[in-house]
Amino acid sequence: MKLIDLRSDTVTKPTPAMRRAMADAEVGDDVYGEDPTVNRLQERAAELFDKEAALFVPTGSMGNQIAVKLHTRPGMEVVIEERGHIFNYEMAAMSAIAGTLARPVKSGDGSGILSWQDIEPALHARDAAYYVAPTGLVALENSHNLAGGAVMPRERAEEIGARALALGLPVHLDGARIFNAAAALSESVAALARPVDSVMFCLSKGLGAPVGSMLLGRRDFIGEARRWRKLLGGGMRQAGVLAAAGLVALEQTPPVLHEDHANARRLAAGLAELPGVRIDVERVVTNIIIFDVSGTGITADEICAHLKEHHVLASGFGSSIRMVTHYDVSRQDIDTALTELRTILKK
Ligand code: TLP
Repeated sequence: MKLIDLRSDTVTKPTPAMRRAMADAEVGDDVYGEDPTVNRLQERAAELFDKEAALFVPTGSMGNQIAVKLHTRPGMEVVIEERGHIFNYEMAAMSAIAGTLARPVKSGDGSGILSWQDIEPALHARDAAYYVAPTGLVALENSHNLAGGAVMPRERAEEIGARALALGLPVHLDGARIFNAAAALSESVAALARPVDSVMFCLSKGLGAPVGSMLLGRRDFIGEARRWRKLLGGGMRQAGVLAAAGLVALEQTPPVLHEDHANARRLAAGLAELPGVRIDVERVVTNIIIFDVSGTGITADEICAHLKEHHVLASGFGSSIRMVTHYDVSRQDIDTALTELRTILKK
């Protein structure tokens, strides 16, 4: 029986095209900068994002944390939306590695997508009272994972980028799923990333590659990032076997991401009909669905445990469940998952 794994889009297995590319990849020692496939991936990513340079890193967390480290000095604050991944799910690395403190802010409209009006009151100028920690960085997330895959429109990013620039404040974008955001907004990833100083995106999420993320920015920034990648133990050797899958992911997956989004909308519409389930269907615009089950009379963990018995995997946290669509989940799988959930809730 097929396992329908909706826990995350990180669970995707490499496609046959990726496996072939991995087997055939030309490799070299990337610590010497001599892996031709890694170099090609970095050049292709920089070109797609219209940034000066790119660095292949093992994980999204490493890419984000190198960026936080390079943009700030110890004792500075990082302004971030309160549900941001960098703040909540990266093991306080911004304090452990960069010596910074998160200054979490809410989005005024509750969507999770920040505006400059949300950010500005949280900023501390460098010439503020000496005992106040200055703001070193604004960190954005697009799409926003814990905000149910919500997207930040290009105009919003442009306004934040321009206002931050005027204050000499760098902006980093956690674009783990920026290709999903770009598909939902009918924008290019370059347009969404243009207003920010650095961007990280993951090859290993909706794009479907088995391992790896990219950090992009100015050439000198990426040069320093290479040093920090090594310092953190992320200097890989014949990493071309991984980069080869990344190159395939970059070319082949973005054009089909809209199918994952259509499946997510179908799932959301079905969930909205279930007794006790609360979900705002209008807000499901990418591949992440977060719904509240407190009205069902059973906990999220219990629901997930029952689903698992029926070969459907989802993640429960608090009174909510997260489901994520990806290319290993078909429209039929969505209908099966809904049927199983309906049966559980009826019982
Ligand atoms: N997200 C994972 C979990 O950590 C929650 C997931 O299953 O969604 N930024 C964002 C927005 C992310 O969602 C993630 C991973 C990361 C960064 C970190 O990427 P990795 O796992 O490669 O370190």
